[in-house]
Order: sequence, then structure tokens, then C-alpha cells
Amino acid sequence: MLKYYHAEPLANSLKSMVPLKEKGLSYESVYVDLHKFEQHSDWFVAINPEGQVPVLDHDGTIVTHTTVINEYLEDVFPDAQPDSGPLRPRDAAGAARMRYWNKFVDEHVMNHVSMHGWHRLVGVIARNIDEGTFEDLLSHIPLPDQRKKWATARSGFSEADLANASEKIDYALAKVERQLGETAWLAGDTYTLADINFYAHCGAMVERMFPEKEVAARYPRLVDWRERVTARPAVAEALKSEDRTQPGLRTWSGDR
Ligand SMILES: N[C@@H](CCC(=O)N[C@@H](CS)C(=O)NCC(=O)O)C(=O)O
Repeated sequence: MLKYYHAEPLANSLKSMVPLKEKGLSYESVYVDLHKFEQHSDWFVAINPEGQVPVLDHDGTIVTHTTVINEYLEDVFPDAQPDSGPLRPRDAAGAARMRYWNKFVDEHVMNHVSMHGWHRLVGVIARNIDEGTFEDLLSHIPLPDQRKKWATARSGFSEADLANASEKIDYALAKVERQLGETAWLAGDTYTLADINFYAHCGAMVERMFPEKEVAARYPRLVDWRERVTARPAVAEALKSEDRTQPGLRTWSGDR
């Protein structure tokens, strides 16, 4: 039996939900309410000691970190794709290209987009909590880096850090645009976990988060690719899942 612990269909929670849907796997969905800090609560930390979503529970095997979860699903359910081919190419060269892009997104894209998201969304949530309660919430966050990130979200990320993150995103957009001039999908001729990764962390919402980047005019291949990913029934279904983000705070990630 599969159980998927997740938050809103965005970023990491979306990234491993899409392969589950692409593969047509039935799973129990367990919504973890990040607005109520459920990810740091005792019941959840007992499942994932790092206190982060998403988590996959497969017959009691707990798998964390989306890139690891997605490869695990490929290993355990290689033939479960009714509508698509494998999400990881079966040849070694194709798999290496997919992992190259996954590594790029994980190390050079995800945190930079995330900083802008946290600045706009988590910062608002964190500033609405009174000082004493916030200190108590911080003390329950297992990962030191995550504790720092929450504290910084409350005080505000520096303009220099935000500008640096924005430059890194420009670099990533140009790199993806170039790649899509050579191949239909990031890792070659087929849709893979790398496309899902970049889509979940950047492609799906980059235009709405960063209108000043003029994505439609400057990165037309990326927009075309984004439409092709969005049109996939599995992606559309994942995007429809529960979203408790306060409507006023949703614009940073798009009007889902
Ligand atoms: N490397 C992890 C990152 C997981 C992560 O950053 N999850 C975020 C949600 S997108 C989270 O749980 N944030 C809440 C928190 O850290 O308090 C992965 O790939 O799953």
C-alpha cells in the first residue's frame, strides 16, 4: 500500500505527486497542513525526523526527498505507466541526462525560487505569529537550516540575497530555453522526471512569480514546454488537489 504525505500541489509536494498520477498508482493521500506547522509536530516527525514534506510510505518503507522518491517509484513500478513511457529513460545515457537535469534543478534552481516564495508567502505567515509563539515553533524544527530559513522569512530576506537568487533563476531559464531548442524535453526526446522537477519548482509558476522577467517574450520554447506539461492529464489532476493557501497569498505561486 502507498501513502503520500504532502502539502499544496506545488514545489516538492507536486513533484512526487505527478509521477504517482502518471503511473496510475492508487495511494492514500495524507494532507499535512504547513500553515499549522503540522510538519514539525510529534506525529509527523515520528514519520520523517527531518520534519519536511513530502514523504512516501510504501508498505512501511519510508522514502523522503523528492528526487529519491521519484527514482524509487521508477524502480518499484517501472511498468505502471498506462499513458506514458518510462519517466526515467531505460538506456544509461538517457538516465544520466535525466539525472544531470535533476541535479541542476535540485542544486541550482529549487532553493532560489523557494527563497522568493518564502519571502512573499512564508514571510507573511511568519510575521503574523507573535514573538513568543514563533520562538516556540522554531524550537520544534528539526533541521538547523530550516530553522534559520523560518527565522529569516520572518525578519525578511536581504535584497542582495533576493537579487542573487533572481540572477540564478535567469541563468536557469536561459539554460532551459537553449536545451529546448535542441530537444523536445529536458533530457531528450521523451518526458522524464527532469521535466517534472523543473516544472514543479519553476516552470509552472515562473511567469506569475516574476512578471518582470518577460518569460513569454524571452523564453518562448519554455512556455510551449510548460503548456505541454500542464496539458498532461496526470499533471492537471495533481494541480487540482487540495490547496489551503489563503487566497490573498496565492498569487506568488499562480492562480491554481
Ligand atoms: N529536499 C527535500 C525538500 C523538502 C522541502 O523543502 N519541503 C518543504 C515543502 S516544499 C517543507 O516541508 N517545508 C516546510 C518546512 O520546512 O517547515 C525534498 O526534495 O523533498
